[in-house]
Amino acid sequence: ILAAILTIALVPATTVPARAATPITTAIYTADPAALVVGNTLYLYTGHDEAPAGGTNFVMRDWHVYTSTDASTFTDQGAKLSVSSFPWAGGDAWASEVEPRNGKYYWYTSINGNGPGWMNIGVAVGDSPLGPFTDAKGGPLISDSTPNSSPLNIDPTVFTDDDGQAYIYWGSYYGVRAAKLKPDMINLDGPVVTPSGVSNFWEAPWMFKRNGTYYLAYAANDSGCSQPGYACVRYATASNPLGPWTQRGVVLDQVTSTTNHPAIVEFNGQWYMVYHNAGAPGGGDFRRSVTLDKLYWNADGTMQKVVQTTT
Ligand code: FUB
Repeated sequence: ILAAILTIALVPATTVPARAATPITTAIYTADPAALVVGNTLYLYTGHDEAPAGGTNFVMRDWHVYTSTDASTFTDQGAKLSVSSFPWAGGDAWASEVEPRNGKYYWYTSINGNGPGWMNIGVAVGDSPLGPFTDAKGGPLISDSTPNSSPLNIDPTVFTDDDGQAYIYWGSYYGVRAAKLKPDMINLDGPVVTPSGVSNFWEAPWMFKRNGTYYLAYAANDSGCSQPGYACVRYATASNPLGPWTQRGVVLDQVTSTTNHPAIVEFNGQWYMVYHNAGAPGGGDFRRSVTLDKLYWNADGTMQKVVQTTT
């Protein structure tokens, strides 16, 4: 026993495995997850990192869909949407999210619009969670010519309230933005607003509702929760979908990639935090992998900080 204790004590810290939950795949690098439950299936819509080893920029051309019936084993259904799906766009298939309505599935994307601005929000539509998806508008839903929008319009999250009103949230380090969507889901309904109370917002909002309370989780990069250059996931709550929001704390610490990106979903009675990190073999800040861990609630409606499991 003494020998075992000494052996453990002498193992250098560098041999401790990095905290990194099991990726949903190691066949490709995936990022920016969005989660959707339809029937008995969990759909994960992900970006696709194609940067070379040692690359210093995102190389992202398409989005993949993964399916699972147990939240453990995931099947790659392929690249169901790509930059070329948007004839007006030029690159940068960044974060996205799918929202169902009236039997259709609307896929909101961050994408380079090939215009005077840089990133835009596009929207594609399909008849099933796996598509096929086609450009729904023939141009951006949101660009930097949209009044009150951001100089960097990325990371859409769409939420439909119990009364049928849909909302789109998006934003980057210039701050969060929000607007109502018309019932057609491809036009804004009213002005773009800047919700109050979303403190330390950086990017990657994820909106949902539980027990009558609205939740907005998002990547934050303040020194109170992450090292310089990294991001944690904070969340805020509100009693109205457009706020004002109240900061509730950190639900996911920084991960092994500089970026952090939450999707929070209930599937088969269990809540999950879906996110990405650099934990796969050969991974890095531009070669990320989507993973997920269980998320637990406190009785007062706050979320417990997610424990990032090891592989
Ligand atoms: O994947 C490109 C960008 O990095 C996303 O749009 C952000 O959320 C961050 O993950």
